[in-house]
Amino acid sequence: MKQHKIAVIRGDGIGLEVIEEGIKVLDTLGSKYNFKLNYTELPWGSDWYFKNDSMMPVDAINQLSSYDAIYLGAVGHPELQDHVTLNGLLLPIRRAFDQYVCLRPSILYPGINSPLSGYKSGEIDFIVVRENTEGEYANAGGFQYLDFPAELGVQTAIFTRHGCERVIKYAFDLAVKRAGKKLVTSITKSNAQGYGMVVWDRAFERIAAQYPEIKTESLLIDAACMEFIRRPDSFDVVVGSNLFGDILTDIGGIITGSIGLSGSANIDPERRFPSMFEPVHGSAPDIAGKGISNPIAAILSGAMMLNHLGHVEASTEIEKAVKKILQRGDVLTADLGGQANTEIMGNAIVAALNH
Ligand code: GGG
Repeated sequence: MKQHKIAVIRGDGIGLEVIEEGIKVLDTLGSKYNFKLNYTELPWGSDWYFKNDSMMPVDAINQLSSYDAIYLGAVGHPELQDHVTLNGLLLPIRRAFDQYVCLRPSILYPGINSPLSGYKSGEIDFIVVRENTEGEYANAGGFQYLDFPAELGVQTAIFTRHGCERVIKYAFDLAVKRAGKKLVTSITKSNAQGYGMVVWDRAFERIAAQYPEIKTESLLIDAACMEFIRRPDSFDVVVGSNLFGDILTDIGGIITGSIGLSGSANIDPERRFPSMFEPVHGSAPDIAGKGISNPIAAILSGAMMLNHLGHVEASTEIEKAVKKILQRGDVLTADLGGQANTEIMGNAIVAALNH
C-alpha cells in the first residue's frame, strides 16, 4: 500500500470545516485504490498568531519540507489585516517551495447555472495558470514615514525572464495535453507596465514560437476581465501573472456558478518540494462557524492533490462524484441556491463515491 505524508493546515474561518469534508472524501478512496494518507494537523493561522505573534512557527518551512503534500483550508481573520495573514503563511510557503505554477480550473458543471445566460454544462471549461512566486506578489518594497502624515509604501513587481518563461512553458505543455481548443491566452498590461510586463510579453512570444501547433492570443487584463464575461467559452489555457491570475479566477469562479466550486493547486512541477492544494476561496468570516460553507472547492483541491501524488483514477472518481451530486441537484449548499450544510454536502459526495 502506497503511503503519503500530508501536512494539513486548516487555517481560519471556513477552512476548518471544508477541510474536514475533504479529508472524509480522500479517505473514502484510500482503501479502494490501495493508498493511505497519513495526516499531520498543523494548527497554524490566525489563532496561532494571537498566541505567538506569527502565523506559523519560525521553523515551519523546515517542518513542511518533510511532507509529500500540503492540504490547506483558508487564511484570513477579521481582526487581522489581510497582508499579515497572507504574507505570514500562504505566500512564504508558495515561495519557499518554488510552487511557481498555480492551477485554477473553471468548469461549468452539470446542474449549475452560470449567471451568464445561455451556457450549458461543459461549455465553459478553461484553466488559469497563474505565476505564483514573483510578479506583483514579490516580497519587494517597504514603508517610509509609517504613522506620519508623509507615510508611503513602495511595492515592486518582479518579472524575470526565467520566472516568466517557465510558467508560460507549463501553460503551453498543458494546452498540448488538454483535449481543449489548443489555445493559450496570455494576460498582460504592457501598455502601462512598460518594463516587467514587457519581459512577460517577450517570454510569451519566445515560448509560443516553440509550439506552432498551439494557437495564441494576448489580452490586456482589463480586456480579459470583459472577455471572461462576453465569451468565456472561447478560452482554453490562460496564463497570467500572480495578481492577474488571482483576479481572473474570482471571475472564473462566479461565471461557473460559485467560487465554492473552485479548487486550486500550487505546484512545484519539478517535484523538489511539497506542492500545496487549497480552495480558491478565503476564510469567509461572514459565514465562518455556521457550518454552511460549500466544501466542494476543498474536495476538488483534494482531487488535484491525489492526481499530483499519482492516484489519477481516484482523482477522476472524485470529480465524477461531484458532477453527479451537482447534476442531481437535491443536495446543494446556500451559495448554489440550496439548503444543505457543509457536512451534508460532504456526506453526499462520499455516498456517491460508494455507489
Ligand atoms: N484558500 C486559501 C486562502 O485563504 N486564500 C485567500 C486569499 O486571499 N488568497 C490570495 C491568493 O491566493 O493570492
